[in-house]
Amino acid sequence: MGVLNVTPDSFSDGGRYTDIDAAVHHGVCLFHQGAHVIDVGGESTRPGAERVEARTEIARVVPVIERLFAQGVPVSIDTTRAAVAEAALQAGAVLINDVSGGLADPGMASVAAAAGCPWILMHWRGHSRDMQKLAVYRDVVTEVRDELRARADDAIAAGVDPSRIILDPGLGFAKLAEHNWALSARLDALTALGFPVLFAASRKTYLGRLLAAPDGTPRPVGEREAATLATSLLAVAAGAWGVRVHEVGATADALAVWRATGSPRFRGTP
Ligand code: PMM
Repeated sequence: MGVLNVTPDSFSDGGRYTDIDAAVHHGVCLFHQGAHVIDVGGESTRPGAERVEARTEIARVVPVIERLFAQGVPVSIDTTRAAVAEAALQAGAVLINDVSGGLADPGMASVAAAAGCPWILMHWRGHSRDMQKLAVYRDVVTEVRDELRARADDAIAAGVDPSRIILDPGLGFAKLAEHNWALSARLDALTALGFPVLFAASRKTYLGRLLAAPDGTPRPVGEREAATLATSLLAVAAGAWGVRVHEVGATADALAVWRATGSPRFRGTP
């Protein structure tokens, strides 16, 4: 999954693709580099981010999705709002990526059920503005697993086909670095729930902290690619169904290496 944020303020690519032509061009490039789906988002979810109105989000994403669809590029819509998901599906999106796992908007489940499209349910505890206050766990792996199972159960009860559900641990969302690492080490606890698992560590702050300079300055966002690749490969080796990344070409190369090992755990499309 290639990341395409059409926002002025996302932590990694914010402001780069607010122009529709630039956004579409980048989406097409990511597709040609090997992304199976381009994840278009119109609202930043970085820690501390303020919300934008639904109509702003729709105005940002719909023209980009329409043009990517016209060029045969599969698109997922990264939103927590049912109205935005509906408009995006209308414009040609084929998958809903909901970082709130259905919690932010009670209307999302019926949109996903009616569309019959895949729905990524990410682990989430609250909106970005103050989500890091919610990063309190006794046992992060067990709690995230149980909360994700509850999200999936609710989706199924609302009429969503279980075969359309994908789970995501939500790295960095109401999670400190130690929580992200614990979840990365125990992806098996999530895959054991029986749903495909998406892993999305690309360029995140905890990687910058891991690679901090001796004076403690975090590694800049644009210099976290090798670490991102390592996390993606480890996740796929641990049974992840997919990875969501900014740098698709390098990821596709790394996964080609993984595929060449002939590992029976490779679940991607050749
Ligand atoms: N992270 C971001 C945005 N969308 N979607 C899923 N499913 N999982 C994530 O971890 C996730 C996401 C925030 O990062 P960005 O600025 O790279 O989009």
